[in-house]
Amino acid sequence: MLRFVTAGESHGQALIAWISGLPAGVPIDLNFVQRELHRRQLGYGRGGRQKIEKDAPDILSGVRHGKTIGAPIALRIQNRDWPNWEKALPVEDAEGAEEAQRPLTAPRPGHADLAGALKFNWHDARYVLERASARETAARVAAGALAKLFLREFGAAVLSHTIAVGRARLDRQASWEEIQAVCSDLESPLRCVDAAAQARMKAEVDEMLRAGDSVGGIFEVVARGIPAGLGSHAQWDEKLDARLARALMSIQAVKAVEIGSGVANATTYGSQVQDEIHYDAAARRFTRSSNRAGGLEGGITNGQDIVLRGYLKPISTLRRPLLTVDLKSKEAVKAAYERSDVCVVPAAGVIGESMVALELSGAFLEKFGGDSLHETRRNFEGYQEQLDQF
Ligand code: EPS
Repeated sequence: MLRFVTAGESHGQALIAWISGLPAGVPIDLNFVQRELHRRQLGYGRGGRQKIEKDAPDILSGVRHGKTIGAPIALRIQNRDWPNWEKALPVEDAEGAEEAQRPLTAPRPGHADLAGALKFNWHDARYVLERASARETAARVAAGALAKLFLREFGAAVLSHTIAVGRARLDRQASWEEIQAVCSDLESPLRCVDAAAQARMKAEVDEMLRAGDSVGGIFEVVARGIPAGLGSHAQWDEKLDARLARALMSIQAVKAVEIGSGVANATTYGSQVQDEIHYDAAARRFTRSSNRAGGLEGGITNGQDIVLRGYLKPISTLRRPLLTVDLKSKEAVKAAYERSDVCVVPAAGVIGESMVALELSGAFLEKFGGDSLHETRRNFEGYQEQLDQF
């Protein structure tokens, strides 16, 4: 079973990812992991923090001589901002530590601040926001990079691009090649495949920068090369569409998830929504002329591209803060502001890729199993043969 969890706080020493269940023998390319971490840090509308951080993976266990060994992988990403917070957030309580603390008593509407403070009985939301912060997603992207390297062994890839920023929207289909290009272009400001749409998106960010506001948007994740038959219709919690939706929904600020053209499908008719089935005799495969289902039917992959969208609300830290109530005095005050991102849609796409790659790798290993990559491959090839003979 593939499992992964993260640890670490936004301004603590480091972020940690722990990933267990990858078979032995998966080649681990550290440059690739590094590049994935870098991609997450980019994007027009990021705040000052990304000028401080330079995320790099430090693998502590589970990988030897460039390959997984079938043991749990522990991975650390240093927080370069930590020296600025060491006195405020020491591990051991020390004389005067209370004065050095940087309490946050004016919870930001929309952030985990108030709900977390109530839950843990803090009158300072600092510990809550430290863990709720999207800084945590660096660890997810590191784990996701390992999942991508696993999927790569079977010819599958997971990419993403930006569909909308605020009111600016990409109003056409993007081809796989265009999405590939946007994923390898580290200069692309908003990771949108269309120059005109991207210019409109940039203008949205600029407007919000001027206004001291923030802006959300939509990213799309596409996985290609995933075989038919992952996930199951048999039980509610085995349905892969539901599992993928959960994986994307767990990303900070994601408030809705769409599979294929699920949102538009709800307001049209059955004959306009389903993807008719054809057969390619030469390739001995069933084919479709459309993919409105986003590659999932009955909670099972159908061999088409997996297409998912994450809808992000505008982030809740605002330079022009909203009204809130002080946790201690109960007086009406303005919400806390230190520094913040204005738009995180391009970064969220990269995080979405990671979550999808992890969930698909899990489903892949449930179907094909294997303690070594060799064994997984043998099982996978046996299934490919079965599909050929179907
Ligand atoms: C975040 C607040 C900002 C973001 C952070 C997420 O951090 P800071 O308060 O240190 O300026 O930059 O995201 C990251 C650090 C990151 O690497 O993505 C929040 O409150 O969620």
